[in-house]
Amino acid sequence: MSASRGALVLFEGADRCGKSTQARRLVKTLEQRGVRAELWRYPDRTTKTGEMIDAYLRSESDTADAAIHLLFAANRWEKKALMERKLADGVTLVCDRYSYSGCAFTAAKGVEGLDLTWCKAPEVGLPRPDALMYLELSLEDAARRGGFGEERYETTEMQRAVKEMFESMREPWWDVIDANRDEEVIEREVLEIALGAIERAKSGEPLGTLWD
Ligand code: NYM
Ligand code: MG
Repeated sequence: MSASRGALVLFEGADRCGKSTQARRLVKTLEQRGVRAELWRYPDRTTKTGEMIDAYLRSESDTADAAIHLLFAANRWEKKALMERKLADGVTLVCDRYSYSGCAFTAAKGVEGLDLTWCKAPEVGLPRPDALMYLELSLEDAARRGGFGEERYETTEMQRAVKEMFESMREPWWDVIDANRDEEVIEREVLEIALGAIERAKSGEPLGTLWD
């Protein structure tokens, strides 16, 4: 095990804001700079819970909103130990979506009883990201990027509600990034933020837990 830990660097935002592109590019840039980094994403559709989530998202199966919320959370819990091990081993994890998407999407449904407080509970105790980059894009700009996919939640109405939910969840430590700019410009800003988080992790700042 190396002396210093890696950082947990997270991208969040509504669909088509460029999270996946930026996360991929960041990992590549970090690796080029000799930083050990891995790309992670949630949901992880490869595990047993991930297969159930995948079927739900593709509308091949249905379940209660509470049940799918808990499955998304379980999909993170089952990878918590591996996540902690990698971080402790000095690997920086660049993550495409996490608990914040989990809460924003379920709470955005507006189902009675499933408010933000309820949504946050099963995430308590998971590793807290060292940096959270929220890619902000207006609904109009997102719409200009092309049509929706076929999955559940990919409607204008849902995206608007998700965006509002993310905004109500926003905390001062988040890095809000204007996603309506050239990829290269965003990439430079993202790299600065990630390097800062990596530096803090390296210098001994302990890994936090949700929702502190
Ligand atoms: N999503 C993602 C949730 O509803 N809860 C969660 O906990 C997570 C991580 O799944 N529309 C939603 C957001 C997306 C969908 O994600 C699949 P992606 O990044 O489009 O594959
Ligand atoms: Mg999607």
